[in-house]
Amino acid sequence: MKIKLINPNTTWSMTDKIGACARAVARPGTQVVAVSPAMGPVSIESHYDEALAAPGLLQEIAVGERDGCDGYVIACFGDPGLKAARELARGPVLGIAEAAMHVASLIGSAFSVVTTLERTIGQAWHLAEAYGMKRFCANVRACELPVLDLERPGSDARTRITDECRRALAEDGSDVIVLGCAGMTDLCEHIAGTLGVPVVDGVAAATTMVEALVALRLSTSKQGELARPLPKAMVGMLKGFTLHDVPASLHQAA
Ligand code: 5HY
Repeated sequence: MKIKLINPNTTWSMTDKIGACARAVARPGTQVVAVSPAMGPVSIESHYDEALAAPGLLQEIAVGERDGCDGYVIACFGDPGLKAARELARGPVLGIAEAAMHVASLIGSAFSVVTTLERTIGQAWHLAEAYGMKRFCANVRACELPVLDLERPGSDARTRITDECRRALAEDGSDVIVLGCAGMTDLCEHIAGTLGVPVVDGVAAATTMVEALVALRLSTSKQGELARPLPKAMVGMLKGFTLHDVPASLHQAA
């Protein structure tokens, strides 16, 4: 099977790290492709960034459909463009926040999300609510760390995130940690080893869950809300996103 991980920000050092971590958990025989779009923000830290990351993300889904990808992971904790991507793709599409929260709810009584900037806390709570995970979420905390500090050699990102996770366990009454950024994927083992509790990395969780769905021959239903978008013209800068009719046989994965 072929799984495409899309890091909707355009920082390739983070994309390569995400790809390496996904390959480390993928089954033998699963081909993992990790990409950043050709357009979009270098990091996603606001609703504005998320909105402007969506076209590039959807372009990568369209390319993946032509390349015969079996499933997709949106490797950004805001799960930007998730529903639109599900409309476009035949195979399953998972966001890392969605996957991480569901996995965390299976292995503990309550989880704390530890994310980057304070201003992204609201979006994490919004997603927890939307996914029916609010009752498992003890708290969402931020380290006030810009996303790109995770890519800066010599930054104290790892220490600050580990300390915030430790505070979460002491103060939130949680027994599981959810990492609130794709760029934290390579810190998972260290933090789990240091704190002695389960730490969930959404990149790994989403990759293995997409694999399981593909192996179950399950994909996004095209009956109703997530059916392929109706073909229509797009004008201006988005002209290239014009959707044309596709043969019925391609509407639903075999
Ligand atoms: C992420 N931003 O996972 C989110 C994290 C965040 O560029 N990749 C980003 O802070 O929302």
